[in-house]
Amino acid sequence: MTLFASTPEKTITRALTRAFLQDLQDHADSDFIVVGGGPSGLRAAIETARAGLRTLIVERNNYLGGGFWIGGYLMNKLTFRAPAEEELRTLGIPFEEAAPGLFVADGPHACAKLIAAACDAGAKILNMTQLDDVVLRGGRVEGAVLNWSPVSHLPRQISCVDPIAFECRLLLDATGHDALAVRALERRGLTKVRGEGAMHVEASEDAVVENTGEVFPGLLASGMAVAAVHGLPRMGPTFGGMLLSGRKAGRLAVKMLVHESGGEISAVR
Ligand code: 48H
Repeated sequence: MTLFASTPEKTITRALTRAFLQDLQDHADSDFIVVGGGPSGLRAAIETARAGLRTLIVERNNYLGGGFWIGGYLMNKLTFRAPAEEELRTLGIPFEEAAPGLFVADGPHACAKLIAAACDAGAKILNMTQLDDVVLRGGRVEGAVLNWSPVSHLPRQISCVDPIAFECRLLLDATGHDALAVRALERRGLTKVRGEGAMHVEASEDAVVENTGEVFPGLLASGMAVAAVHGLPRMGPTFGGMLLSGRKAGRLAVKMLVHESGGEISAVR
């Protein structure tokens, strides 16, 4: 008599592969693909998944959270300026007021709550998967070209592995400072990434939220990708702008895919 159920290895392997392949099958045709599992990408995914949109988060690392784990200078504390504490309250992230209008929270705790909210809403996550390129049809982004992250770190002689494509109705570039989805278009002369500006906290977060939106037909940008695309100032380790930018991108996607689809809500499943 053992404590755990008697389950042979092959049954465990089959359970894993069946569940993983089912996610791939379902999300090869997604409504919304979020590239980058940092604060803005996770926050956007919460909005779209809650609205019933088939949402996939693609993250090149084996963990989620991006810069949300470590706020700055290897300290796992995060700051937020008012009114972003409302987001913390809604997500159930504990925080303290450090100065009038300035709030501090623990990075790991904040990440855990954000990830849990995205999963609870129904978003699926592919880790160790990176965006290599976009699907472009008739002047519109219609998908993500993905490969396993380790492939790009292996010598070329042993890693000639082609990527695969996942289609979507909207793609979100939430890759942070690199703005890699937008750069895939820049390589073809279709967009321009101006590069983020110098630090100026008080100007930065409003500007990022204000400029969050569609950067090319079918492609939205959120978070630091917005700063990179539009040449906006950076803000250092303060994250309210990332959450509000992600929320805005997610709400915009819901508006474009659900409310403006003329009643054809094929996206809502
Ligand atoms: C798959 C990818 C790829 C790829 C990157 O950097 P992030 O935390 O991004 P944001 O914009 O949500 O938040 C930015 C914030 O963390 C920050 O850096 C701030 C506020 N900086 C201010 C300042 O002045 O410096 O997360 C991006 C995520 C990461 O997890 C990457 O691993 C991932 O995207 N990623 N995933 N395919 N090609 N490129």
